[in-house]
Amino acid sequence: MSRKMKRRLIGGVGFAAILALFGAIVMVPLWSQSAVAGDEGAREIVLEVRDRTFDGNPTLTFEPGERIRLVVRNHDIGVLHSIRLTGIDDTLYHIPWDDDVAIEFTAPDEGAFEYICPQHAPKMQGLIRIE
Ligand SMILES: [Cu+2]
Repeated sequence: MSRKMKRRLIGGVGFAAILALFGAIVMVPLWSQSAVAGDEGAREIVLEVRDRTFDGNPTLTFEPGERIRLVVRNHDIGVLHSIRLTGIDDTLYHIPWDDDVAIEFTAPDEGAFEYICPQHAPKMQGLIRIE
């Protein structure tokens, strides 16, 4: 292989590497964005967990049949939290520190429900009203 060919080969590899890197830079945010976006039509509500409350445990009000995406982020250093939407989604979702969960659901016809972290209730529980 001539020196010129080698240089051309190395140049080609370098270009491919730059292209791959550029692709990664462009694609990764798009990927994570689509992962976060989830259900396109859903209304997104975010609860930031700090000091063992769900953002002050606001009452969440939804309309019947509304598509909801509830994102819960845990900012409590070293604390494992959980959330259950009692009567709507009885799965207990665990949220490690510095992590989040996204729960998607369709609001039921009507009623009063609650969201709760069983480990830290009553400090971590709030109401969900469908009306
Ligand atoms: Cu908790």
